[in-house]
Amino acid sequence: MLDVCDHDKNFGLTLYEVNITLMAIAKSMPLPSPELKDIVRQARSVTPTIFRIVDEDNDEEVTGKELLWVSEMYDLLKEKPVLKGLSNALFTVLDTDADDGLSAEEIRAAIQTDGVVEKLIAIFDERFPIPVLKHGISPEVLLDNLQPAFVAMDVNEDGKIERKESLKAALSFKKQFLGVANLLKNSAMMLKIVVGAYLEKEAAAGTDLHSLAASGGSAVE
Ligand SMILES: [Ca+2]
Ligand SMILES: [Ca+2]
Ligand SMILES: [Ca+2]
Repeated sequence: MLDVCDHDKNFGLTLYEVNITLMAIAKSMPLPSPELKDIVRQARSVTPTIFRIVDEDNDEEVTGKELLWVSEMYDLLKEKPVLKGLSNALFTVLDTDADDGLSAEEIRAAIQTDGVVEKLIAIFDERFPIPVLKHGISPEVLLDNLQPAFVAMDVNEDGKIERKESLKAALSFKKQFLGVANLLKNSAMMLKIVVGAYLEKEAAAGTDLHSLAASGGSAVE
């Protein structure tokens, strides 16, 4: 990943570099295969989340050391069904009225209860360690970070995350995560060439790549 995306070669990766890389790949159609196209689309949706998770020191740059987590989690997710256990464990702590659904108020109340954040961190540590949580997190910051995830996971928009929705979200995260990791593993060399060619072409044309990346390359598809 570092090899493909680290355009200024400082051995650190910013979200900008990641975005511009994904955009370059997406724009360099036709890609060799529809599968690859699909993975790029998934990568664009999952990358900001992964980036936030692995940026352990929160300096908005991901280093090679921080990226090691990606390959560790890749092995873990491939070998064990960790996410189902994780989802169940989280429900045990958060579903205080035991109706198999988590409402936003329920989550808020649980997280603000003394000791619950520590419990949640312990659950993640055991099953799916998340680097940013290593140094602890306040209930407020945790709730802020959960907000977009909650909206995304509540597929039927009833204001609650049911167990089914939670498992579905976990599985789709796993699929996207493994897809992106596979892509990087298997096609790093090819991607590097594709991306390099695209960036050179755009730079020559005087394109403002920073604002393009900031807009998320929304012109793409
Ligand atoms: Ca960092
Ligand atoms: Ca509930
Ligand atoms: Ca729901």
